[in-house]
Amino acid sequence: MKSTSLNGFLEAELGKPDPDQCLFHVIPAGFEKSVSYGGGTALGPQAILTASQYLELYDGVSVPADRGIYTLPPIPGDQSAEDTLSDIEAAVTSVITSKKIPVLLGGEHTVSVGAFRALSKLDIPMGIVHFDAHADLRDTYEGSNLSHACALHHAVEAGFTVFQIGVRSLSTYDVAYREKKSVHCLDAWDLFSKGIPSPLLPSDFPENIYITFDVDGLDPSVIPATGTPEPGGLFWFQAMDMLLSSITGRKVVGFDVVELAPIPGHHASDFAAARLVYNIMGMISRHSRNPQG
Ligand SMILES: [Mn+2]
Repeated sequence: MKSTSLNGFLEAELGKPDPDQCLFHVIPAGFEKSVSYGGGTALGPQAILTASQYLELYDGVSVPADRGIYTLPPIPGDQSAEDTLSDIEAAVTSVITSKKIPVLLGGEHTVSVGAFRALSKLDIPMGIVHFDAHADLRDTYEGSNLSHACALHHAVEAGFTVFQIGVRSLSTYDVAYREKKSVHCLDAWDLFSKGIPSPLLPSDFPENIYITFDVDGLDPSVIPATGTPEPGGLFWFQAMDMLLSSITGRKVVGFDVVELAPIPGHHASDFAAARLVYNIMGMISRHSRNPQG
């Protein structure tokens, strides 16, 4: 039986590696302030790290861990939203500056805003591939613009090209804002009725991408442990297929997996989220245009 108190991604297999030798730098960020329905996402990062101890190194095709996986100390979750986002922005900037790939683990979707701020400083065309049940495009929600329901608003306002996948819950504000800003979308109903288009992303989509993956984009039968579950979501291999299409031939500047809210005694969701993180690492290792790490 492997210890469940290990704090590094796959630490049971990899030990504590030298960060300079690691392509993937995992940033745990269990921030949870604006959750509007079920809570518990503060515990998401540790649940993913614990579940990762049970992954096989071989992902079915290759050994993504060969590229090195280093886990940073967690971003403190008990401070203000602004202080948390500043810490996340600094951590993501530091990882990108050292030519590594940040892997942000939430926490509520607001944590992605810290990453978006770091990305905007790069001042290059950036595509955001956004998996989610929700459009998250509001300018404010419950009195705050740092709500999980506003996460992607920040990305659009930063000038990034956003492509939303799997959405099936929108406010009227989201709908109008999408239209006004020409946000790309492939909603869950369109996926169901027409299948996955090929190519998935528009031909002029930026070469540099950041993937933000809210686990509620998946169907609740795949990951029930999330605060605002919606029926009719993506199934596992649909998600893998579209991740692969997004990553292939592009440079992945970073990615996040957010909104896991672990349910005590139910570890299937935690493990699925850990598997999702590791599979994305594998796809980046094999199919992206990222330099060798
Ligand atoms: Mn969501």
